[in-house]
Amino acid sequence: MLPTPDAPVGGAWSSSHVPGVWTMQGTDDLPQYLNVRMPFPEFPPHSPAANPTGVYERAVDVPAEWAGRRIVLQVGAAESVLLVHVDGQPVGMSKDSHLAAEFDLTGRVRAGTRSVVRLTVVKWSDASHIEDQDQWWHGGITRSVLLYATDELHLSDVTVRASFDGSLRVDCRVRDTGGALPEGWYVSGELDGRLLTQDAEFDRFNREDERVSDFLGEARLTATVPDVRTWNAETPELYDLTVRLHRADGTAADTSRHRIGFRDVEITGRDLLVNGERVFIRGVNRHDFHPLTGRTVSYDDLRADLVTLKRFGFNAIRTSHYPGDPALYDLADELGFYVVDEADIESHDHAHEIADDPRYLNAFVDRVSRMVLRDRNHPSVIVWSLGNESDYGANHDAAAGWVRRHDPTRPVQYEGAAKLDWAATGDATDIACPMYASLEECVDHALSGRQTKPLIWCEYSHAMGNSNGTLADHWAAIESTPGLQGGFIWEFWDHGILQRVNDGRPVGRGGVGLYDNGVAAPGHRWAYGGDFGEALHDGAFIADGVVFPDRTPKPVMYEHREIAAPVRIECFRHEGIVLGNHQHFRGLAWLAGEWELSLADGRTLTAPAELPDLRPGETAAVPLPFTLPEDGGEAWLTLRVTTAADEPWAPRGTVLCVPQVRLREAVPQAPTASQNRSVEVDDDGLLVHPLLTSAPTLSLWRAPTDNDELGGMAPRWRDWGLDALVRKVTDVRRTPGRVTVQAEYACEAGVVRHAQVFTAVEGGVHVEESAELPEQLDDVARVGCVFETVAGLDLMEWYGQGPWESYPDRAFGAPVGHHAVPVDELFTPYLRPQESGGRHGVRHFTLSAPDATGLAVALDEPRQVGVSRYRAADLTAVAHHDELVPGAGCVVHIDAAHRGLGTASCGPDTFASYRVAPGVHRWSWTLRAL
Ligand code: IPT
Repeated sequence: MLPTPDAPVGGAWSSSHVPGVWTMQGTDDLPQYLNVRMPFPEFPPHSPAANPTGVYERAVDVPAEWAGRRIVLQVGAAESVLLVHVDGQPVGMSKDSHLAAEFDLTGRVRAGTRSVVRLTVVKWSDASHIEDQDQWWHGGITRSVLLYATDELHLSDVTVRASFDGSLRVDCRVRDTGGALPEGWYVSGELDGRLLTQDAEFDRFNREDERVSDFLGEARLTATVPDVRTWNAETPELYDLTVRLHRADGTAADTSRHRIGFRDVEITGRDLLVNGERVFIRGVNRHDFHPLTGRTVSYDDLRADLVTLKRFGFNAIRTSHYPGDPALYDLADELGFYVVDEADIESHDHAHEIADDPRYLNAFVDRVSRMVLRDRNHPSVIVWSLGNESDYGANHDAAAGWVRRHDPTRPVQYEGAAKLDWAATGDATDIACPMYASLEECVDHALSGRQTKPLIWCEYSHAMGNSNGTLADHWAAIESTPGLQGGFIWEFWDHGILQRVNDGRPVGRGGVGLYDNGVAAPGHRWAYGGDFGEALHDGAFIADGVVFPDRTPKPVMYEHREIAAPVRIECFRHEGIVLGNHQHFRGLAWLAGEWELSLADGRTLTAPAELPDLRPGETAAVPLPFTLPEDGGEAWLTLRVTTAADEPWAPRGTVLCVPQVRLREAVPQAPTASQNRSVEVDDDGLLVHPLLTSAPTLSLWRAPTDNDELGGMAPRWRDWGLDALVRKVTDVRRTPGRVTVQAEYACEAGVVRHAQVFTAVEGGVHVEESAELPEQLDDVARVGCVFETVAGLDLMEWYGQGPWESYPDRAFGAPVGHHAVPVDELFTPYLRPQESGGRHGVRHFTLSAPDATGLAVALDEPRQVGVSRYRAADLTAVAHHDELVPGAGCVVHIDAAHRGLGTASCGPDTFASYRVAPGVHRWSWTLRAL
């Protein structure tokens, strides 16, 4: 029995945005972020006695013209238990926070009169234990509420099967809620204006077999489309399908419209094929999130998400960890994404207890089957996922059985089923879809001869903070190892909620503008776990996306864009450039190109590029577009590839990739000492220079990234004392024009010896440095020097990789060239402040004031350089950006070696080749005034 609703306590109602969560709308029940742990101690299926509940009530005028029609209430999604009452009478209830529930109100409301609809949303229930996803807990109605009417005779279901070969089958189910089906009903269908054929054989079989009762009608329409334009993520061709249900007199009782795509999905051997093609899955995990609404996303938000992904080379989405808004699938069909559609099941904290618990069996099958029934007509959906992180049990097998029987046209995946053995067969997953398995393990599996299923990571490359190291290495292996087909980066969003700093409450939509540079508006911050006073929380683990909360792309997006480049420079051979088409289905005609030759001496030459007509997989040589000047030093050729015309997701001229090849190496040039000049070094062995406010000293510390902290490196560095090294000068030797300084930095792991030789050169000083790390310091963040400059130097210009941030293991997408970025914009505002803003492969750079004065630094070889308004210690000390005070000068790091970023906050660390080894490191640089 459903409870009878009472009047609101105290009789006072307040208004609420629907769809919207109350946790973002001024109630005392605030958002809480937890990953694995449940927010309450009760064991499944129990929930706490104190249970936030929202009672929504609204008077509805039912249109008079709905008389005699079937009237349906649809609640798009409610978090988490929904109870419906109409005019005080109980109607029904529903669970699953991410699927719509429909209630037939025919007979409960009367056309032409007013009714009161009450929706009671209860936050905690038995279902909370299977909605234990790694995200904010909220409460409310998160998708739209709709009241609609149909004829009593209506299409209760339309199932479309449209195949790569142009064949189309449309199965219709018909019901009449007024009683038995009337005589003479029939269906018709149209596809882009062409009439479909009624399958008479199917009708006859139904009649003769008497399989179908008087209350359920079935009909089948078919067609074969010649020269069909097939659907795939690169060319998402859609057709308009209209299905009509007619009464005997020919009038239409119901009409149903679909945009359909002709495509096939199958697994052959260990390959997942779309239209027979082994496509790479360049995926991302996407949650429903918005920094101003918490959970509710509008159509425009969804479109903006997908457009962003498309522009950065993604072609696949896993709807982690529940079905998305229906509009998401329409957009994926239209813009071109492969979707792994995931059911709303995650019992992370009590996974083992629940997977085999028959009390949850119905919920598992219900959630999976309702998702399949809702989404099966979308060409974008290529795989069904049974949920996330819920161990593996009979409840999964039951759900998989239902799906395989109901929709044999798509594979099923579930990470937990293949966890122990990726090669096992006969289980609930057709795809080995590990999370965070190391590349080495995956390659070994693919080469072992044991592989039975496609291997596509359901989660990999955890994007928390400054992360995603080795992504390019992963893709080099994926593209060259049969059996590996890609994966889904964890994840799209940094779930930072916009929060006023002064009262610690969330700011709802319309409250304040966002800055589209990843930084929250002044007086505000991006809140993460713990910022709403939650006693239990998991901190910044919720800030692990490839975009900031305002959808500004993080630097990793440029890395990904380049990795996914549709056209690439294969090599430079016989004075020609070999180009390759790396798409699966599309030629190059939709792309335009421009050549750019960038020379170390500062020159950049450009020329229009004629892209050859290449089919997918083909390569061709094109002549070198420039005669390489004899002089100019190191030379790089870049092909800037853009959209040649407007695409639905990118205007003409949008950059898609910038593949490069080096045409000439640098010739090392040592500056000549200037005998008659001097270099000023004080008694402490510190360089004195008019442009420096702090002399270059050794640095082995970086403000720990999230990977450094959670991967255990930073705690070790702290134990060694690297965050507070004390310098002791041991020797200062002066000769004309040259000073040699020896210093020691003692720490728990031994003594680091640092030598600097300062030599006066024409216009400045040349600095040769070496640092000797004892064996115990076998994995440090960096070895290099740090100095600080005078105020007023606001612009950094450099020749090296850029323009965006890059690090040794995340530098594939940052082309070598001449770059200029204001110093304030070098920094990347990762939600929890940490090392950021580095530039890899820098050959020389300047820091200048608007009047063009400033300093220039030339490096002995391409180095990691960091220029920031903050010291590493400042960044280390704070938890949010609003606590940081930018310095007036620049803090400059020049590194002989800099540790890669890896992904150790959840998954593998960087590779050994990107770590900083002990022993002797040498580097040199020349400082001059501009
Ligand atoms: C994995 C989860 O599936 C995902 O929701 C998220 O929590 C991610 O990790 C980390 O951010 S589960 C993890 C315990 C491997």
